[in-house]
Amino acid sequence: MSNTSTTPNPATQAPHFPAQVTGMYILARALKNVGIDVMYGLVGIPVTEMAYIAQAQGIRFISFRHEQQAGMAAATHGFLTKTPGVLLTVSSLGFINGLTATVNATVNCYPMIQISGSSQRETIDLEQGAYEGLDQLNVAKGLVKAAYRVNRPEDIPTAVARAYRAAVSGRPGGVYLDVTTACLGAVMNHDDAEKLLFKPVDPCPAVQPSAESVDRALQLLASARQPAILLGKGAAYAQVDDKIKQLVETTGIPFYPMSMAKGLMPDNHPLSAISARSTIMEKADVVMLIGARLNWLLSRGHGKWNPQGQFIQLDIDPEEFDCNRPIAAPVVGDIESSLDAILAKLPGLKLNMDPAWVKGIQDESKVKNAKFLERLAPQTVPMTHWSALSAVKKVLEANPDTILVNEGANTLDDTRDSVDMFLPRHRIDCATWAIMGMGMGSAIGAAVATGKSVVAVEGDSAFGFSGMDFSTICRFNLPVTVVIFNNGGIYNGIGENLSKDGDPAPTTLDVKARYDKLGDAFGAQTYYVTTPAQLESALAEAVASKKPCLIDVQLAADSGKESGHIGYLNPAPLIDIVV
Ligand code: ADP
Ligand code: TZD
Ligand code: MG
Repeated sequence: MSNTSTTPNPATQAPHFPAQVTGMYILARALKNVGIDVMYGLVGIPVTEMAYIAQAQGIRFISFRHEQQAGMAAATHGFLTKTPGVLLTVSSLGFINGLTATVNATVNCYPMIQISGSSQRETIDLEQGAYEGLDQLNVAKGLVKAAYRVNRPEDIPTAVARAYRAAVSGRPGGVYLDVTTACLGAVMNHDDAEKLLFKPVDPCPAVQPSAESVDRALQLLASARQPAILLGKGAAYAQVDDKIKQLVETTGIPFYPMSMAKGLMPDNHPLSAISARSTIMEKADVVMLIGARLNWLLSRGHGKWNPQGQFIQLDIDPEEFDCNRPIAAPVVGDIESSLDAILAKLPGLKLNMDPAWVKGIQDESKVKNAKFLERLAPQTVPMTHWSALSAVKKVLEANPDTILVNEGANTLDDTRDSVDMFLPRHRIDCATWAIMGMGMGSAIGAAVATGKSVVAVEGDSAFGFSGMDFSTICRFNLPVTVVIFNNGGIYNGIGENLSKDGDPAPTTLDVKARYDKLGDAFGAQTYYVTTPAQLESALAEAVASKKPCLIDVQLAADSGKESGHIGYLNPAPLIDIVV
């Protein structure tokens, strides 16, 4: 008997929304369900519809010109919020472009998740020439904290929960989540998919230090005559600002902040040893490292460091201890739990600190600070880094709740040394790897994650790595001012080509470039300034406007030296080279 009914047979009917949903929809729902409300990325096959669906689900999608910058934004978002920033990329090069930021996030202990669409598995695995075919999971593995692939739509909620946990728990880092095109397009019944959603319970569990390790640390601290507390960006990340303040102020021990820990305690606090770095290194007998690694930024514990000095280290990662210097008192735990345990026992502790130690650091700081201000005083024109910074310092210190993003060589080092910070997590820079190409992305991530005004102080070379994403600042109308210190090159604009064939030297860029005109192209408020007074008024106006602004700061081409403060890391060439 033939079937003459006109009712469509459900078995052959094309799936349709809302009864059926795709992997893309489930991914957006799963992200939203764990609390992700912003995604940074750049779309194309196979993730364009994914981004549209995410927007429809109430996830803000910040669309970039380059994946690396979208990734830098996600990483900064993670650092500032303690929740993973999320990056969405296409396959192959888009994935690799974004991966640079995910790897950098891992190195810096920032939580983020890179989600990348990937091409058809079968053709990739047999190397048959798939569209944008690359074995992305295996490329990412080894470079990031964790990497997973999800092949089936019903596994997406689990994959998101795993990625979230991996990003934020223990030492935070970058996580890669590979989602195949087939999985993104696979169809499920809506109601079945909804039942799979879940929120991970306690995704970043506290790690309590052992009582023994806390007692050992306190005994050592109590025995010290010349102790110091060294704060790293892990301490800033932990968001335990009151506990840090309590530790410093109850003990009266001087503190030294690493670059991104500046502002955790105000730089002008009476116990700040920020101007006495060498004294801390050479003379401290016990140093308590809080969320700071004894890596190259601290001469790996060698060089100037007192060879008899002993270290207490608070860190979540036990593998960190003893990597360069023996750690006399390792305390494994999250900083909050470790500080709680330490603070609870402080009232019974008798410190042996020599009162002359603090007084000595304070006296030294006074002299050094006065001397430093002399460096900033001459209103030299054409401007040097220092005369330009005299203006930047005034405006930023008058607007302490502005987040400062900073990269370059001289522009990085001199800005860090000149501009005092007064609030935690208000300084974001190129950090542990000292990489260029984080400026626009980090400024965008900071503005989106916090809603605060951001000023990015960029060397002209540094800006070049991410400059096109100034258009993203404009498109999203973010309160970001980009200040470009143009000395015409990497380190400066006076390098000499040894062959004299007329080509620019390797470090030479464009001292006459008018970066402000780039800003004009995207409708920003722009300025070209040649004197400190002009810079001060332009920056004050720009910050007050809370709109996208770009200031081209004309410096002298001979301002700046090779590699800023770290020229000693270059191999010696044995021939005369003008850089
Ligand atoms: P800096 O560059 O400022 O010296 P690092 O990035 O070298 O700082 O060090 C940060 C350290 O903080 C890392 O070793 C990391 O494991 C640790 N860390 C990050 N978050 C936490 C946390 N919540 N609790 C304990 N340690 C943390
Ligand atoms: N490429 C990447 C990704 N990271 C790097 N750190 C470098 C290259 C090398 N490099 C530095 O270490 S600083 C710097 C480069 C290219 C730029 C310095 O020039 P600038 O700042 O214009 O940004 P100053 O003020 O001229 O020193
Ligand atoms: Mg330069």
